Order: sequence, then C-alpha cells, then structure tokens
Amino acid sequence: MENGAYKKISKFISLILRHNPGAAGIKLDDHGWADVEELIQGVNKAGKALDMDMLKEIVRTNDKKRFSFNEDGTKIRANQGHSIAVDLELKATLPPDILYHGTATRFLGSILNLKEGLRAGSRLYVHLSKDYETAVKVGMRHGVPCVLKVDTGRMVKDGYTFYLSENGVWLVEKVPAEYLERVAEA
Ligand code: HQG
Repeated sequence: MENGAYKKISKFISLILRHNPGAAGIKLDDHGWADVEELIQGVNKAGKALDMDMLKEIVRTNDKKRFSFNEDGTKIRANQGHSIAVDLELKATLPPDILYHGTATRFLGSILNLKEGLRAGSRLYVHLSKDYETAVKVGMRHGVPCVLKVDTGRMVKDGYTFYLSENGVWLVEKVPAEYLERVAEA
C-alpha cells in the first residue's frame, strides 16, 4: 500500500518525469529516462526529502505502477502520461476489439456533438482503459464521469496503431468520433 507521504512525493515525481524535469533541475534523455542519483538530489534541492530506499518503495507500491527503473537501477522513467516529447520505444500492440475511455460529461459536447473525437490534448497520446470500471475512475478526475466505448477493432482495420504502456494503459494518437459510443450508465 502506498502511504500518504509517499503519495505526495510520487505526485511530484510524476510531474518531473512526465511534464517538467526542470522542477528538479534535471534533464531526461530522449527515451524519458532520468538519472536516479540526479533525480534524488534534485528532489532534495527542491525541498522534499527523498532517498534511494524511499524511491524504491515509491516505485514498488505506486497504485498505478507509474514508474520503472532500467535494468541496473541507475535510471528511472514514467511509464506513460508524458506531455514532453519522449520516445518510450513502445511496441505497436494489437488491442482487444473494444476499449474504454473515461471522461467527464462536460467534455461530451465537443468530443461527440462537435465530432472532434478524442484528442491527446497536452499529452502525447489519448489514454484508453481495458475495462469500464477503470474508465469511470479516470473520468472522475475531471468531473461527473461518463464512459465512451471505443471500437478499436474497426480502428485497427482502418490502420490505427495502438501501444500498450508498461503499466497496462492503451495509447493511441487520436480517436475520431465515428469510433466512439457513449456507454449508457449501469
Ligand atoms: C478530454 C491518469 C474536449 C479527455 C489516467 C480527458 C490516465 C476532450 C481530458 C491518464 C477532447 C484530458 C490520462 C475533446 C479528449 N474535447 N475534451 N475533443 N478529447 N478530451 O488528464 O485520459 O493518474 O490529459 O476525455 O489514469 O483523463 O495521471 O487525460 O478527460 O491514464 O497516472 O480531455 O492520467 O493517470 O485529460 O488521463 P488528461 P485522461 P495518472
């Protein structure tokens, strides 16, 4: 279980590794990796206590397995969710025929009615979930949740490429509205 203090620091690490490495005065390489020693020093300089044992525990207990170490444990990166351009070298993966996207009711107008579909916005990819329940939780972060069913089977036939992050989140560049259908509430 992730404890409260770890949760706070893990949010800061998400910010550093996904969006703003400068917040800890560090740089990521082209593949999103940060040097572990640099990260620990940078977090401490930013006024938050962190050591190697804590970092290992944060990576191990993180509820969504957001971070990974490299093989020899000298580097760390976020598994998904980036807004800065990094190449995670994800392999194209065939998704199940249906995936889900959790969003908030206030976004449905532009997604479905204006037919913008799902766009990545500030992130590199649109995030899709393999089950309805997970999608509800994702949607709750933005307001009154609602879930869109994505016809991934047809998207694959139409040539879209899907990726599966290290922690089980499905990623795709965009989802045009024609592949989306709102799931009626249970
Ligand atoms: C919405 C969490 C209007 C989209 C989760 C979403 C995920 C549109 C919001 C990960 C739109 C973007 C990502 C359009 C999309 N018009 N709104 N055309 N297209 N949207 O946070 O998918 O806890 O960038 O529906 O578990 O909510 O951070 O994406 O509501 O995996 O690890 O724009 O973040 O993981 O919001 O979440 P986000 P998301 P972590």
